[in-house]
Amino acid sequence: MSTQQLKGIVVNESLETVYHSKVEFDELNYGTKKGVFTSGKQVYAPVVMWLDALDLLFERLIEGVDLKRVKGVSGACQQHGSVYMNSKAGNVLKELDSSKSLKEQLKDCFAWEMSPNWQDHSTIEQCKQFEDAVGGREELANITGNKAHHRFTGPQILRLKQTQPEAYEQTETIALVSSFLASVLAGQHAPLDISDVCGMNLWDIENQKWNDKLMSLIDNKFTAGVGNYKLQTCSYFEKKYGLKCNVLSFTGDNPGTILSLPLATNDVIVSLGTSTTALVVTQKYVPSPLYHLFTHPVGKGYMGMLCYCNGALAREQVRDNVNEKYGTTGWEKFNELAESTSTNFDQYGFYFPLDEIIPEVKATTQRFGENWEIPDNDALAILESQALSIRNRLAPMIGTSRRVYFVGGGSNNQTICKIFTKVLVPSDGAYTMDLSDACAIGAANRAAFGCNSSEGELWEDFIEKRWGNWCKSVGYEGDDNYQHRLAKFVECEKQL
Ligand code: XUL
Repeated sequence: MSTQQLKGIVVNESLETVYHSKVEFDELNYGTKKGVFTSGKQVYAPVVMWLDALDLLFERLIEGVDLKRVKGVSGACQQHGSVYMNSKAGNVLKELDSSKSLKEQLKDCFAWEMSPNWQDHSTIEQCKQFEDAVGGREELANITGNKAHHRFTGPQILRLKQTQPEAYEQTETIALVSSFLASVLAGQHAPLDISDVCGMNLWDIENQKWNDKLMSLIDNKFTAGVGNYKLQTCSYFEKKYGLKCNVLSFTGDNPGTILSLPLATNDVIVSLGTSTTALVVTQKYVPSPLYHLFTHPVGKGYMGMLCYCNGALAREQVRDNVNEKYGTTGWEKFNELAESTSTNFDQYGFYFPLDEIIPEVKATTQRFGENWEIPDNDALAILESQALSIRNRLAPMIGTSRRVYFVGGGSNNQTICKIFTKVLVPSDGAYTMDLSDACAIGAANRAAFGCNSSEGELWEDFIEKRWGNWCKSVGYEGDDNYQHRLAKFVECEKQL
């Protein structure tokens, strides 16, 4: 379940998609825009809307697939959002009646009828309280894998406690969006997922327990606990839609995404979209306030996530400058320049049309080094610089990367992928893949793993074994021309 829609994907034993359907939240007439309401810095969604969406999604799914044959269901949901249930919820969930709708039965079970969305940024005060509670943002990152973020669940809960004390008082159970959806399917409060719980600023990742100092800011209303689970769907879904199966841990969209590909330790997904995201599987716990660390949802170790604001827009600006100079269109000239410029120039460019997160700097464009030909040299420089930043941040977690998968819009450009590959030098190759619906596919894979894996089989082995020939090789293997340039890159970046 993303911000804007609820999607259902059915996969077979070979992990091939056999059917899918979806519900856009805005089609449900709640007056939401792109799935949410916005009021100043607050962004939130009505929880009952999701219940309507769940019923409607199943109505749509049964048109094309016999749900009696489904063995397991899992989910990947927008992260950080929380659902505030009152003392009625437990019993209502247990007794869901298939002659009525979900909304009709659960509508009075919420202490606050809204769920804060990850785009909310109303918790500046509370973030400060979280960092102060443990002695600063470095320390908070060390404990919880993340500095305080406005959208993270802990600060959001504290805000509710401070601004709507009555609603907070009425709250008996707090769920994450992921555990809430699982709770409805299972007809009981489901635990928080071990990976999604890391998006709260409350969970001590290394020790796998709540942090006392942080929890003392709020009360422990996570009545279902934290853990991996295998529950059963409740009778509501069997009677109404024929679905009687296992409910495997629901997680967040980003942990879900890493389950969509056969990722093993030190493998990386680079998403070249409007923003740039790198997701990595690592065995090393190396937290930083600049990025996110979560426990791996299924396998051993952790997943790291680098989120950059600048990506496609910055590349497009350079492309446009190139096209303006040469009277060309499209990516051809940009690509030609990027591929023909020497990688030995001691030039470093930083192209941030938007304020950047990694590193934390205001919007800027800066060039370091001699003999710049603008915009010609920018084509290679922007790709090098975006990739060097990723390489530099991943290094403490994984050394060099094993496999790299490029996804998102930019991955359709061979030159971009090739130059990123040259910089990242993955030891086992670079691939591209059309990965729309990644997190939903990841969740479906997880359901398959929960139902079909053999005793003791590892996630990595399970997915590797079933993986078809679904990726395309970038086809570049070469020497590492960038190790000796990293130090200079870091030095320039510090001057921004
Ligand atoms: C991750 C984040 C978003 C949301 C919605 O920290 O806030 O990715 O999970 O996509």
